Formats: sequence, C-alpha cells, structure tokens
Amino acid sequence: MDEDKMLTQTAVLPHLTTDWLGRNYCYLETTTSTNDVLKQAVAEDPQRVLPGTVVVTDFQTQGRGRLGRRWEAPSGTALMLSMFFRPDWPAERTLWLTMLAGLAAADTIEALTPLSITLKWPNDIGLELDGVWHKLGGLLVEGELAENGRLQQVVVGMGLNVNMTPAQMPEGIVPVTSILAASGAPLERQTLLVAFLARMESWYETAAAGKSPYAAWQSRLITPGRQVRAVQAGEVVVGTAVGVDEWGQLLIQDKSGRKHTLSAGDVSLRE
Ligand code: BT5
Repeated sequence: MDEDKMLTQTAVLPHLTTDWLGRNYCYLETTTSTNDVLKQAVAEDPQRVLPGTVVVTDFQTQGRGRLGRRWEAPSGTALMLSMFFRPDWPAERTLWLTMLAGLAAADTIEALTPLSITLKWPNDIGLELDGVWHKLGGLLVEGELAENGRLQQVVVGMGLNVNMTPAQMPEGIVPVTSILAASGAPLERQTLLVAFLARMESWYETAAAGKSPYAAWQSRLITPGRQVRAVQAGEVVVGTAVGVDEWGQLLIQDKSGRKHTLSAGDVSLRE
C-alpha cells in the first residue's frame, strides 16, 4: 500500500480537529483485532490508557463481530478502529455508545458522499440499494461495569467498508456493500476518519452532558417489523420486532400478543 494511503500517525494527526478523541493515536499496519488490542492494554494497566485513545489498523487477522462472528476486510479497503471511553454512566446507557457511533458514522458519510445512511438494530450501518438494505459497516461495543454498577470503561469498535470493490466483499448474513460500490466513487479513508472522530467527539459530549441520542438514532433506524427469535433467561421468544426503547432494547410481540423487551446481547435477528 502507498505510504500516503495508510492511516499512520503522521498522515492523520496533523488533520485532527478534535479536542481529545484520537489525540492519543495508535496505528498498526496489521493486528489481530483493534478491540482486543485496546482491551488488552486496559487490562494490563488501566491508568495508562487515556480516554479518547484510538487504535486504527489497515488489516485484522481476527476481526470480530458480535456473538463470536467474524469481521473481514481486505487490507486498506475499510476503516477499522476502536475508541476507548470512561463514561461513568449508568449501566442502562451502554447502548448509547452504539447509538452515538452509528449516528456519527451516518452523519459523516452523508457529509462526504451523496449516500443516505440508515441504521439497523442493534449495531449495523448501511443503506438501501434498489429497495434492498445493504450493510456498510458494524459496531462492536464492549464495556465493563464498576462495582457501583456504572459503566466504567468501554471500547467502541467500528468497521466501515470504504473502497472495497464488489469482488472483495465478504459474504454477509445480509447483502454487503461499500462506499465505493454504493456511490461509484472512492473516498479517502483519512478524510473519513478525521471527519468521523470530530462528529463522534461532538455526539459523545452531548450525551455526556445528559442528552439522550435516542430520538436521533430512532429516526435513522430501518423499520423493525421483522421476525425475531431470541433466548432470554432460558426462554425462547419468537415474534415480531415492533420497536426499540430508549435504552436501545428491542421490543418483541409474540403470537399471543405478549410484549418482551430484549437487549442486543440476547437476540440474533432472523434475516
Ligand atoms: C458487526 O458484528 O457488525 C461488528 C463489526 C465490528 C468490526 C470492528 S473492526 C474494528 C473493531 N475490531 C474488531 O475486531 N471488531 C471491530 P455483527 O453484527 O455480529 O456482524 C458480523 C457479520 O457481518 C458477519 O457474520 C458477516 O456476516 C458480516 N460481515 C463480516 N465482514 C463484513 C464486512 N466487511 N462488511 C459487512 N458485513 C460483514
């Protein structure tokens, strides 16, 4: 890969416009998983990792999605990063991080391309192409609660397909696309990264001041209405997804009309 196409410190730091997010920046040409790298650094020495630390890579050998799924992208074709926060928020706000990152990604892509971005519960970023929803990217939020039940530290990982050609797309559970494939034009990842971090910092600060991202997030969500099968407390729940509450939990109505509330960790959607 050309030097200037890589997301090195020298390429990115001079362009950052944030106050704190990404100011502590680590670029790895290849790594296992940026979420794992950050989590390991925090586990080794929690005080050494500053909030706002960002780890970016061009290629992951063990990129992860939720529920043990794989995240795959050929080298240099995607934006893959993990961000570290110490929110000290009540535990029920954990899903706010997914909302904030999804909103920041959607705003950024829309500002830089002609695409209209929507979000799919719980953690997918994408858009409709010819009436079919395609996945552009995904979020992996991994948090730890303190003894007082507050969200002490959290790693927010994001993978976005940027300049992947149709031939390079991995197989997905849902159709997969990239910014290049959907818009017909390549986008410089460095520009995307710098603009994303600025929006993420701003969304985060709004939430840290107590304002819920729920309304903005909900207005970008694609209509639920899909069939869902979930296991909660050992009980299988099958029904229709009828909505999402302000904590990001999915509301499912079963055949008998009973409503169930499930967190992202419990549910795998039937596509
Ligand atoms: C996600 O999981 O969508 C979260 C992906 C987060 C990836 C980032 S990259 C930086 C950081 N470090 C990591 O190790 N992870 C994060 P999930 O909703 O479980 O979706 C996973 C599914 O998406 C897979 O089972 C595939 O079907 C599909 N998939 C894999 N690679 C993809 C890609 N590049 N684009 C679209 N879909 C993909």
